[in-house]
Amino acid sequence: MNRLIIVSNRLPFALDSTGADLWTVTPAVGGLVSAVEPVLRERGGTWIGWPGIAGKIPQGPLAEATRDAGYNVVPVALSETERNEFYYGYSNEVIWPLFHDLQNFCNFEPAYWQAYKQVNERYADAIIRNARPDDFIWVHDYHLMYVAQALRERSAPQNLAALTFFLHIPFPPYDIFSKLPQQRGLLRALLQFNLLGFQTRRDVRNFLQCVRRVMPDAKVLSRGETHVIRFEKRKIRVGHFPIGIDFDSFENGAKSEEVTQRSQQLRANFPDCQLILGSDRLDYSKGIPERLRAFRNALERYAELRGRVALIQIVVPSRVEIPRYHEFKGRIDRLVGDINGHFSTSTWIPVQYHFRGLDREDLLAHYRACDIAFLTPLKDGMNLVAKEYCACRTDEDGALILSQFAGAAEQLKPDALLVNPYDVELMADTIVKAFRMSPAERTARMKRMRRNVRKENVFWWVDSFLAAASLLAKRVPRRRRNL
Ligand code: GDG
Repeated sequence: MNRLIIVSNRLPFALDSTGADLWTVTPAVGGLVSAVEPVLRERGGTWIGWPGIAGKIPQGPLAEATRDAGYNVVPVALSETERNEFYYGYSNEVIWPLFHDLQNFCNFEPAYWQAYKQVNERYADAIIRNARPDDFIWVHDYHLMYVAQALRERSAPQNLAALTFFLHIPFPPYDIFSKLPQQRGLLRALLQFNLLGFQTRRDVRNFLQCVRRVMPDAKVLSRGETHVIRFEKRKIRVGHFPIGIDFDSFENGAKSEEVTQRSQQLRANFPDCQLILGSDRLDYSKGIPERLRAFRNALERYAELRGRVALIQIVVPSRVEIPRYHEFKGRIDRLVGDINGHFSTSTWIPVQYHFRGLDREDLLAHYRACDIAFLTPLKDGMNLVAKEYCACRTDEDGALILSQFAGAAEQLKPDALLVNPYDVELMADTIVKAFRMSPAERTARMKRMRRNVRKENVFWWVDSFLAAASLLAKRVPRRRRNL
């Protein structure tokens, strides 16, 4: 049986120094880890990635952190300069904003591209050191789009079962992608993989459009939803594979005694209110200021909401070392202060704001307790929070307001209330629509969304990706028999 090797920028935990020879290990928060960790736990294999600290990696704490993981962990070290130019630089000041259609936020510093290639080569070296013939290599996300090219430049390894890639974030349309100075180099690098997976049909369409316009030597052949590119005498398959969640683990977690109690406590703190939940990593792509402005607009225009709704906004600190993120937090703080200052009464505060990650039980208790989830990214690869919210609504109640630009909208659109996150008044109107929706309609919609999220779960996602890969390789990694 082939072994599965996952390669991603970050490992599923971060090491942090708290003094001479003192280390803390923190589980990483984010969509990629939430999705991939249960898969490796289930199938076993190897995870290659960076543990989040610049410089030398302490072996003792690393061994301690990974002892019970259920899979092998191979760390990749980054120097401080590499972290700045590859991670903060090319990955997060060029690709992240550009691929979320926010090209004005890009810093196209030429040195970043060199660092990006150099670090991707480091990951390729780690793969070569750890891969065996017939291993199945699955590279994840926008930090590592150059890895296959680096592997081929090292003429290694000819006999891998498959060399595959999945992009967790959106792929932009040609008009935006064509602003990238390295557009050709990047597409050429992506075309060194055998299988390229995207979240949605929209992303596949955009990618193929860019290949057609930028790479005249590549030939795109499409039949229905099957796309093959012929390039440099090789065939590259391209498809959409919407990522899912471990539905059962969220549903069972939500039903647990601990979560039930915490959710009841939360509800009791807001008598007579419908609770609206927003939960995101701190990121300008998540549309948090627009959401707060919409909430304010709703309170202004619809007096019936005052004293009857409360918005709980969780913002998980992320990339706070980057000045843009720090400024962005200031903007959110001011908007929250402004709404609360303007509308609060002696018995009601409209926005409850947490700037911290919640532990899993607390997060699930929030999903269970809140009547409405209000998730309005300006653009998002998928948005797992939307799916987790549905999985935790074990009472089959709850309304989902979702940005039409989140990948999840493609699967949930008949039943989620879709909004344009740039349209503050429409979002305000949709809050009222969700607030007034009859219990019967909420339940009918939630039931259908839960059915979809349960069926197209994270294991379905992996199976469909591996099934596509199996058209390239004879054998793909199977689930462990005893699980
Ligand atoms: C990228 C793409 C794509 C959130 N708050 C807490 C917490 N979380 C967890 C959620 C969820 C994850 O973080 C966030 O996932 P998203 O999908 O919403 O967003 P990104 O982190 O931007 O993920 C995204 C994803 O990759 C997967 O492909 O969907 O579009 O941008 O799982 O549960 N976890 C804990 N406490 C919190 O307060 N423990």
